[in-house]
Amino acid sequence: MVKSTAAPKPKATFIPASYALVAIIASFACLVSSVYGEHSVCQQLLPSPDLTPFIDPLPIPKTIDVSVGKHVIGAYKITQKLHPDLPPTTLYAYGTSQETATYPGPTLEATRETGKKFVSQNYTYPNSQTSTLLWYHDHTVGITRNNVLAGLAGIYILRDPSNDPKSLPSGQYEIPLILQDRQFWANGSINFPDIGDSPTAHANWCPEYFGDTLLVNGKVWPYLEVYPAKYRLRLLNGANARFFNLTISEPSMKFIQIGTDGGFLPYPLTLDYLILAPAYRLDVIIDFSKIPPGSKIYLNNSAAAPYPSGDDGFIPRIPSVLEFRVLSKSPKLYIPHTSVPKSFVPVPRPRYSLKRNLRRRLTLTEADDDNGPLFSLLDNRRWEDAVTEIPKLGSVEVWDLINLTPDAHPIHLHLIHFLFVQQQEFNQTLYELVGRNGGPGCSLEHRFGHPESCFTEAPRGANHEQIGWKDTVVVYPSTVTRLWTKWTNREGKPFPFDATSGPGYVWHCHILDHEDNDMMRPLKVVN
Ligand SMILES: *[C@@H]1O[C@H](CO)[C@@H](O)[C@H](O)[C@H]1NC(C)=O
Ligand SMILES: *[C@@H]1O[C@H](CO)[C@@H](O)[C@H](O)[C@H]1NC(C)=O
Ligand SMILES: *[C@@H]1O[C@H](CO)[C@@H](O)[C@H](O)[C@H]1NC(C)=O
Ligand SMILES: *[C@@H]1O[C@H](CO)[C@@H](O)[C@H](O)[C@H]1NC(C)=O
Ligand SMILES: CC(=O)N[C@H]1CO[C@H](CO)[C@@H](O)[C@@H]1O
Ligand SMILES: [Cu+2]
Repeated sequence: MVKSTAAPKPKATFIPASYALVAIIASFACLVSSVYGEHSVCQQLLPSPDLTPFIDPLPIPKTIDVSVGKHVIGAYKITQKLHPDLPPTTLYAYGTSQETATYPGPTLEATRETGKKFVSQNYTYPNSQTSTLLWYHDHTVGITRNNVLAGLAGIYILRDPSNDPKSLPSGQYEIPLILQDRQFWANGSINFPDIGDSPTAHANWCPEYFGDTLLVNGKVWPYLEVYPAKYRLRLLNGANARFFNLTISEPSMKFIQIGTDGGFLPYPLTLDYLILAPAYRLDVIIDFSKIPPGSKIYLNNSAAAPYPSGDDGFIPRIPSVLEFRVLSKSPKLYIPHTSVPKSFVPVPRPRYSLKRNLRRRLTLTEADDDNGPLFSLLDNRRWEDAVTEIPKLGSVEVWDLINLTPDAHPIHLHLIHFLFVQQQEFNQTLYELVGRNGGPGCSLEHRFGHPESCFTEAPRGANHEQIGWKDTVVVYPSTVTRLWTKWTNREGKPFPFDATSGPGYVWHCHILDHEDNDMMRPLKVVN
């Protein structure tokens, strides 16, 4: 059962303050809803109350500059209005105090630090990596899905004034958009299932949480007033399990994607739709300058849940996200001239040799009961099992992720940015037939075209959402996705800290419900 617990105790930490760092303390049990009278069944939740969209303006989380000094951020139990027609919702929220804690948490913003030495202790963020949009959220083993759903997430913007293009929209023309779905009871509480999809096998396990109501920056279907100008949208999918396929209702408008998880793309991409998987970040320009004042433009979504197949469509889609209201430009308003550069930072070609570099072949699997999934695994191992991914500091490893489940999984590696190399679909039915030696009915080791090969196509390049330096990448069903990983910083230089010390790192699926049970594995870097 999901039990309510006492509010977490915010703790203070004291850390020497000669460099940029942030301490985030979040280690407590979950609170989403305490369900005693009314039960709530996995993926069959009662519909949320009808909430009229586009009533509230889009909130912009307060920014805290964490470039210098020490900052202590706690997690607090709060209530917050998420829609005028919804009673206040009890949440957990990040903030510097009980009074200032908000859902989502404050935006932490830092300037890239170059070359200074620092001591690693507590949670220390050296801010030495390439500028990009990051986020921070609770990561407690086993209950991340509950804690993030309860509100413990915020964005973290890292800037690099010496390298970031100056011509991009900024200030009020740069807008963070945190997308999250939730299901609500009439009393405003978040509706989280307390009865799983296979209650005979497990009392309350639910393999993915999907809500029927969309929140952006903590408000249900808000609107944003925009001037006829270019805007830079910093998008984060902070949902537990929902993917988005975002489109703009005005066909003449395009998305110009300039960045991804790992910062700027090599060059801008002009797109009709954006795939935003859980934990993906996208840096996108949209241009309202030719849109007549008074127009209403919608950011819509067409992705099925679960993604990509929708599993017979029994989980509701969420077709709209945000309304833009185009204002007229008053004669007094000065709109700075902004433009999108033709290119940004080149991304290297992933170089490797299957003879010289270590190749890991890692499966993504799902264990099913008669009624539904019981848990999912990486390489058929549990979280508690001994560490098997032990890259050598400085080495290049090729990771082949073999997805044997019907879902797309956004796989996230801690510590490094990596590059997508290729993906290749295979015939899973044939793979799962018993072959001559009692093994699979075909082989993933034979090239496409070989009589014993499982592959149904030649290796294929990245979808537009897999291009550039990534920390999370979608591995599609019945597909082998190859990643190039190098266990140094992006410039090939040593990390500015000892990555081999301490308990190590993790890699996991960023569908939070998968991560909790049990698609997460330890990762240890060694000398
Ligand atoms: C809200 O309603 C649900 C469903 O009846 C109930 O389980 C929950 O305890 C209520 N929340 C509060 C804060 O009263
Ligand atoms: C995203 O949505 C657009 C418009 O509905 C559609 O054309 C496109 O195929 C979708 N892409 C994916 C990968 O689902
Ligand atoms: C986009 O969202 C708006 C607002 O909800 C809706 O009126 C419109 O029909 C949607 N468009 C599509 C193509 O779904
Ligand atoms: C996959 O293999 C099965 C079993 O051999 C076969 O029936 C099916 O046609 C194959 N599908 C594709 C798309 O090749
Ligand atoms: C939990 C922990 O490691 N706390 C340490 C954080 O850093 C301060 C200052 O160096 C130490 O005194 C704490 O022990
Ligand atoms: Cu997953």
